[in-house]
Amino acid sequence: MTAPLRTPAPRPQLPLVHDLEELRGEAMRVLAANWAGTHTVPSRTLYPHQWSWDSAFIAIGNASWVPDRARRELLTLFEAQWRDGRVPHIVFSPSVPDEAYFPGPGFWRSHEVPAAPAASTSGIVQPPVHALAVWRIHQAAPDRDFLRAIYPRLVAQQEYLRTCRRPAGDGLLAIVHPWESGMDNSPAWDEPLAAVPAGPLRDKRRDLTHVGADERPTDLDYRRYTALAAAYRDGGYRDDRLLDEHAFVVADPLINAAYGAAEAALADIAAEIGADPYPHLEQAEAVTRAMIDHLFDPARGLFLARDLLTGKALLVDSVAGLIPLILPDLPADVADRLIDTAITRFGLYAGLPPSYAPGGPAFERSRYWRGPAWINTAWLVWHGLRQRREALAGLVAESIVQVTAESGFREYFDPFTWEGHGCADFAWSAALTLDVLSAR
Ligand code: 2M8
Repeated sequence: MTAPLRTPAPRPQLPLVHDLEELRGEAMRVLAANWAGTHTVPSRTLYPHQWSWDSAFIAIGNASWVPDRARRELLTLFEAQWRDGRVPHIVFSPSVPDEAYFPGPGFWRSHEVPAAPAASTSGIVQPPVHALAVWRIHQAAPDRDFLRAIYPRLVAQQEYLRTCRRPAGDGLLAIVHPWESGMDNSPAWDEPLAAVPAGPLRDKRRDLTHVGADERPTDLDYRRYTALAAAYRDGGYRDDRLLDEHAFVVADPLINAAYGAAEAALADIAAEIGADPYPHLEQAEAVTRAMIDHLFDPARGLFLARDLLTGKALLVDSVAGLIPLILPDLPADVADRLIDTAITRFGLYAGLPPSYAPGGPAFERSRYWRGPAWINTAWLVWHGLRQRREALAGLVAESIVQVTAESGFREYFDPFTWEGHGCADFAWSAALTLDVLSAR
């Protein structure tokens, strides 16, 4: 039996204004401490390189107080974009010793691929939330030159996903590794991952030196993660025969929603710099439609991932299924169903959506992505609610502020007690708290 969710109402007590200023200062301190000169590390201990979607969230948080740093963050990431348009999920820092993170540059061997950049990188991607970040930076500190410089990069990122990662002809993007979802250890991947043969774990895991094993994926998961990544690498990171040759091909609602929201943001960016916004609006509309047709489960009131190798929907209540709220074209009746599910099964009145619904059989309150609440997914839900349900959005925003004030900028939080877990001084927790504070 799990404990009941934190009480639905009353709304969490806000700290005093004085404490909010302190919180803001603390968040800035974390971001400054994690700034590595050209980019920000998610954590000085657990994640000492540059991660793709982390950088987008970090740039959103930096936009209102150090916009130059926010722009630099994204320009650095996009300097490591591959010639095929893919934005790698990790850009490795040459100054960080190889043994600091596993799997490191020696595993991914990006230099063996002609399309790869000068920097060492991984070869997989993460949800494309970067156009959202660029638009947010521009709103906080307008700079058309920055928009002009980064727009073609963002377009290439979307084109890569559109042309190389839609293997099933149903208009949906596929991920080829759980790490591409950003929600690596989600119970949604249990079934497709179980079909992946586990390889040997030749190298030592470094994550367990920083965080307890009970909060991280198991060794068996890691053996499958590395086998899958090694197979993709050994095939030259090619995408042309995914359905025939790859062991994990899944249409994930989060990456598809991020892609659609990115097209909507690109339309705004295009209009601002005199480019044509309409193709972007069309793409946004098309992916929203494909998601409703193929991933929305009206009975469950949630978007579900689909295993493209078996054609089966993955019947798992992951917070990823609520993130399509960020799609501007999402019809009101679908949004209403999602909000209802968020309230009834994810306890949204308690403020912070857990990564996996607490009633589910795989729920673990403190294991990474299998139940804890995360600030980035809460922020995405907040972002999706802002235009639809102001009061509910306000509750999520206040909870983000409250949980970080109470427990610090931890990587994730127990959804019942708000106790912090994972690493401390985690950059996107600090950044998105700052963004929410600046929107008040
Ligand atoms: C986590 O993922 C990395 C692998 O990419 C890891 O566990 O080593 C995830 O939470 C991911 O979403 C995040 O981008 C990354 C860095 O914060 O850590």
